[in-house]
Amino acid sequence: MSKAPKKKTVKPTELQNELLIYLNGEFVPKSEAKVSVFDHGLLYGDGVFEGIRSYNCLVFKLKEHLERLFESAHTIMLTIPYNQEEMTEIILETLRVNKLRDAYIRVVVTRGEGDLGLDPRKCKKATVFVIADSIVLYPEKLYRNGMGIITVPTVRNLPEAVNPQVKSLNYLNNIMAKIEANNSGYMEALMLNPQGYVAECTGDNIFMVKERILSTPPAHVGALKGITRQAIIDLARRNDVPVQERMLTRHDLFNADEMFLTGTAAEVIPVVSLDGRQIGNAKPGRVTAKLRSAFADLTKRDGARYSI
Ligand code: PXG
Repeated sequence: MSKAPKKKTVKPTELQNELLIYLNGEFVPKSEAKVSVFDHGLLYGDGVFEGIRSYNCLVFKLKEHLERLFESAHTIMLTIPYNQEEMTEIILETLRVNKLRDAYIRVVVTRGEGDLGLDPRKCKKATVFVIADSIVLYPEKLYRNGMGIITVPTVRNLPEAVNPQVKSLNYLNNIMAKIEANNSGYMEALMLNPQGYVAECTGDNIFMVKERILSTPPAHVGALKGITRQAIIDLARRNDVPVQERMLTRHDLFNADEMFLTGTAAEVIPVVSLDGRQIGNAKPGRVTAKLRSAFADLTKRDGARYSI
């Protein structure tokens, strides 16, 4: 029943050296994978995306990522021209044709080509592409020693405006925050919501540990419901670490015993300073280490399998 991928336009020689991109029903070499300048994904950030990882031929939490993609699309009234089963096959095939065991996968669905006006009704067909590439991890040193982060002036989008639970192509809110962190010499920014409560970081969710209790802000404060975040909550429960989803202030974070960030790219990364305040003893903590190792184990067994 799967109608995609429809065909491959590549010659065998190209398979060896150039990355193949799934684009609107075809696999095309990276140098030929182009979208129109009239695409509303580009003109207005009108679209949705997912960032997914595969570990040794297992696509981690693929079902959850696709559910979030379809929910994001539903909220912005964007019709994805495939069902979840077909999207699964497209993603797995993209990994297979590129012979990638470990990859970072970017799935993008835009409103498609329209005219220069905002009106999405002018866009007749969504643009769908999938890029699977080798991954760039944070430097190993940061995982060993922990990172420092800084609170930035740009607050996280209001849920009533652009809901942070929609993983849209409109990432300027996060990029502004990233620029502010970078300007101060930091790699990641803590973003508060307009009421001053802790929301999340620019591309990661945030957790703290105090007296062995794990806490993270609820999604409704203005955070993405991270797939890694949920995996960590589940792992904590299974490992007898009490978990709370509760409103957090910077004061709570400053006085935490441990802190870490979670995300598909970052996985679980310890934080040892926030706004110049040392967190705990300024070393990655024991609960963090335990969850990091449980997460690494999970990526070895949980996911959609493919062979190359
Ligand atoms: N919050 C935000 C705002 C994100 O964009 C996460 C949390 C973590 O969610 P997952 O489901 O991945 O556990 C994300 C996702 C990057 C990059 O280059 C990171 C994300 C998305 C796109 C690019 O660091 N993180």
